[in-house]
Amino acid sequence: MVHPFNLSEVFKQSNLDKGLLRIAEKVQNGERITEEEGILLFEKGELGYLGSLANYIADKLHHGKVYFNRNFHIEPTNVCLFTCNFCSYSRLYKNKDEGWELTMEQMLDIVRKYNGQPVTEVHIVGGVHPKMNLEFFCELLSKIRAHRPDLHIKGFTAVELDYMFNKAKLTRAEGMKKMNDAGLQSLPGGGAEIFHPDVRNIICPDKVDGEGWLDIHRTAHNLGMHSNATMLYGHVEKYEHRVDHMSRLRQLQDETGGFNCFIPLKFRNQGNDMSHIAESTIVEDMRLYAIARIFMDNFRNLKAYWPMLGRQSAQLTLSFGVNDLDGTIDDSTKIYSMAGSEEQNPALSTEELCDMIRSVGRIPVERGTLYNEIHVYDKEMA
Ligand code: V47
Ligand code: SF4
Repeated sequence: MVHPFNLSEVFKQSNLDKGLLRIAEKVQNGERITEEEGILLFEKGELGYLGSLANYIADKLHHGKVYFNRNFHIEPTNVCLFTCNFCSYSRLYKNKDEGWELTMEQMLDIVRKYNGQPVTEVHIVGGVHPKMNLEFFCELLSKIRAHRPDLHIKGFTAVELDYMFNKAKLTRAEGMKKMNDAGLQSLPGGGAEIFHPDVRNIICPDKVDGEGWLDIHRTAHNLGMHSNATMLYGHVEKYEHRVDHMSRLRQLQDETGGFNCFIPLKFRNQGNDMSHIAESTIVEDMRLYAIARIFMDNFRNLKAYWPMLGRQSAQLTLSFGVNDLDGTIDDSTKIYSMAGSEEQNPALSTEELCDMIRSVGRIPVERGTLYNEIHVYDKEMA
């Protein structure tokens, strides 16, 4: 599906800004764009131009394939010591009666519910609860591992890990090794938000800072683990903060190669302390996905998380550089329904995911957590 036409030649015939033309040439030649060029894309890149470039790159890398996986979530608690202003999900420790705290057995029951089903990944993520410590989660990990060794365990944001390691008085390397030995295989991308302190100090002042987040992911990569990266956008940040964020991730990826994918997360404004901020428009969302695809040249995979975006917008991202829609989810997460997503009970069957992908002319592929291909749904039904 690589485009038959010469991208930069097409743009030469239009009245395109010189800087944008130079970026089209770079994309055509597989060259990296600078931070200044990233900002120019946000300032001046029109939707159609950005979509053509992003599609060109995604098709070159993935030949029309779009990935999904069969997964479910465990959210151990929504009680949290931190006070991120954008969070609609957490309840403060002093109000813990309004929240939930699952016991070890309740979490293992969630895993047992999938006995005999072909799920490949469990995603564990929640609030930072002072009583759910490293020892507790190592026990959970080893029990899941013993019960279902084929299930890939992706769990705990850098925010949760930072708190657990500090509390256990372990270095990041020591703490990560313990979790890894107990069964943790990958880290999800949460907690990254926007790294730049000018924004972080406004939206989430009290949790691990940007450098700390990056260092925890570096530590995981150095142990041979993989992880994801996110960016929470569409609130108080400016274009330069987005580019700074993506640039720091691009640098760490150059250093370790340990990131599996990049996931832009659209700020949803219901039920939180930032509800007065309007949500970004769908045009701004698609422009951002496309720019991420162009800027993050060392990330093979760009994921649209459909429970947060809604399935129609998620489908549209497939024309703006996205090659992964995450998973079947099975109504096992509350983070986005509580923040106002149109997906109040997120669950998609394999058939529905395949239809969503096929109906925009792409090839659905079931993947494992590490993007190993499990099944290509070429022509046959799901
Ligand atoms: O860090 C919280 C975000 C993240 C809101 O790695 C919000 O595969 C929008 O990171 N509006 C946690 N976003 C979830 C996460 C994630 C989700 C799916 C897949 C993966 C992966 C990671 O959720 C938080 C924060 O950035 N978030 N509140 C909100 N109101
Ligand atoms: Fe706690 Fe995470 Fe919500 Fe922040 S985003 S308040 S760390 S649950």
